[in-house]
Amino acid sequence: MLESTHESIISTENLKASLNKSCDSATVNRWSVDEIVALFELPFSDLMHQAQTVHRANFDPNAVQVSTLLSIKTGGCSEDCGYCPQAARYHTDVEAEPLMKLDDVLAAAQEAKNNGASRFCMGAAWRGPKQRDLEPVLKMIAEVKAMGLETCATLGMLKDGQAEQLKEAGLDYYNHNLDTAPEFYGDVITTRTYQDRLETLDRVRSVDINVCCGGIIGMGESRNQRAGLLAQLANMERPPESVPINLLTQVEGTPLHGTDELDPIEFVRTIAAARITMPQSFVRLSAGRQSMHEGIQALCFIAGANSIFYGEKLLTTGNPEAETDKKLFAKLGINKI
Ligand code: SAM
Ligand code: DTB
Ligand code: SF4
Repeated sequence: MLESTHESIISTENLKASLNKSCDSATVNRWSVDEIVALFELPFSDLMHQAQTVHRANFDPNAVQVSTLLSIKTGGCSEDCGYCPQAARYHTDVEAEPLMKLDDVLAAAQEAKNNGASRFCMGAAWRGPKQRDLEPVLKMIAEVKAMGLETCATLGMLKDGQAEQLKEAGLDYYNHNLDTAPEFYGDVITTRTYQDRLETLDRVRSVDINVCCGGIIGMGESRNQRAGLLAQLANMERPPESVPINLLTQVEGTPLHGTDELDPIEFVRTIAAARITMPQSFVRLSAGRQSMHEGIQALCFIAGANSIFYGEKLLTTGNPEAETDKKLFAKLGINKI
């Protein structure tokens, strides 16, 4: 009894500290990796209580933003990301396809809108767009935006001038993930550096496009490294507006296939730590939902996740059916935004 009172006093102190940190958006190094590890190590109920409190101070706790993804250019990618079924060098079931036609993209966007998505995210399996690739994508962005949807694109690394063109076309969000902690990164990807990723994120920020940046967990990283990823994100001069937390979807033929499965409670803890360290960001429960029990998804929403990918496909792998998500939202009293 005494011990549990003591725990809750510690937890209240931590909570005050995290609420104070959240007010100071100009500072970098808001969170040390050790402080984030300490969040992970809290008793589960204390962690959830802190995360809910931070969540409620910043968001409607019953509203979840929904984005629909479309792979506009699938497979055949030159990079070696160890998790990715679209890398040309791995033997997976994904076949390389050319860039989709504008009308097909618009038809998919219309369907997403009819199903209640507020944002449409277009993904391309490129190291980065060549100028001749970017032009048709700019047209897609402008037309999807004209349909009244928010636009998001994930096209790889951006070169000089490309972020400006995306902004001009009406792009609202650019997704580019750090994927993991700097110390683990080289175990997963060798064809582009952490610094390359940070530079693309700077280009996106510099033209005032919203940043969507997160990572993947369950790749064999340690808890320290999960905390290290969150520290990188939370300590950005402006933390990302949107933080996708993906659970590795293991695909046969990729180097990370066969990695030990992450404990689902550790996944929930990661969502909670993301919520506490990035109080004003949308935290997206991203890849991995198809294999996740609805009870774990519910815990993720309590832990502060307030965005999902909606629609039966992510890029190349499956996602829960829209009907299944509608039922889950109804059961939990969640409203889509
Ligand atoms: N090619 C571009 C790039 O890498 O930036 C854009 C598309 S890429 C598929 C977008 C993100 O999807 C990756 O950064 C990674 O975080 C995530 N992703 C890819 N494969 C995944 C998998 N098997 N499980 C979970 N997330 C994955
Ligand atoms: C993100 O962080 N997750 C999405 C989106 N950004 C582009 C992609 C998940 C991909 C999962 C594997 C696949 O479907 O190919
Ligand atoms: Fe290519 Fe992106 Fe997949 Fe890496 S994550 S292999 S860059 S499509």
